[in-house]
Amino acid sequence: MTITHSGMVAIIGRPNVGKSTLLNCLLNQKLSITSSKPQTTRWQILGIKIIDCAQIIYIDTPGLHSVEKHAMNRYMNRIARSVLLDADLIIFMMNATGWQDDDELVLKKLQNLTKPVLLAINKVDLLQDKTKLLPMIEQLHERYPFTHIIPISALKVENIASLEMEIIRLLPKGPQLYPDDQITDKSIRFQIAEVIREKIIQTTEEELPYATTVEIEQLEQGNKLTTISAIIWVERQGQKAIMIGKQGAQLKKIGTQARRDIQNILQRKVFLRLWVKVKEHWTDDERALKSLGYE
Ligand SMILES: Nc1nc2c(ncn2[C@@H]2O[C@H](COP(=O)(O)OP(=O)(O)O)[C@@H](O)[C@H]2O)c(=O)[nH]1
Ligand SMILES: [Mg+2]
Repeated sequence: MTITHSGMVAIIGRPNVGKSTLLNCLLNQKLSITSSKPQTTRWQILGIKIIDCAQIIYIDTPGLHSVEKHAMNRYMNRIARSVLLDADLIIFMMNATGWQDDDELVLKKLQNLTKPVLLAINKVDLLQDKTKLLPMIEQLHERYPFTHIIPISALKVENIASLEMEIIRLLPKGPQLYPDDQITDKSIRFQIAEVIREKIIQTTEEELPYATTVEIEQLEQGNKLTTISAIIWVERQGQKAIMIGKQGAQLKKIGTQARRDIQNILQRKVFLRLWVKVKEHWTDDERALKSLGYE
């Protein structure tokens, strides 16, 4: 079928509203890592999908922040802002549990935009009383001239088809922008590093995940299995010890869980080697960020 409509659809919202979960759900594939901790997504990730005569390019964005404390936060804010300018339409996400100050902060960034904004009220599965939705929707229409307000659950895949129908309806006329079989702009190396980072976020405490980045050093497709070596960079010796754990138990846990997901992505057996190394204050140092690929 010839593509007649195409465009960029930015998924935005405060940390933890479920942006990455929605992207994965729309693409029916794990492209963007998720966790219950804020600031999990560090990168802008494209999810590309063809439905009928439309090619939709979804953009998952790192959360917007009010305080630009570190270079990493500044970096994340920069991409989030440029995405708002590039997008043809915006999905603004909030949670059904209620409006928060941080939602207001993100909404402020939309004030001078003239493009269509769809409001997705996510996590409706957590609502005991669904009748609360109607008055909530009425109030939200007063906050901003949303093109449409749609209650969804990205996790339980509820009402996603209606959201997608609205998106297609609002998509501008345009040609096919990516090949038929391309579903993301990110390389396999990137996806592997992200999966490892996801396991670190999910299995370690407090601020340790924020002091971590993952670099794929070797990726070799052998006959029977793929060999991968990755370095987990941390900021301090103490963090290195925690990451490795007692007799290597923590690192082993990360490795086992990551290998399982990587095998799913690659659809073949994987041998995964992990090393932990120290690079001081890498989140605060723009140069260190660049050397690790945060451009
Ligand atoms: N109950 C429920 N949880 C969800 C839903 N969508 C996302 N979550 C959870 O919310 C947390 C944050 O999701 P994530 O996609 O990483 O949020 P992001 O920071 O906006 O990208 C994760 O623990 C998700 O499993 C939903 O529809 N219902
Ligand atoms: Mg995310």
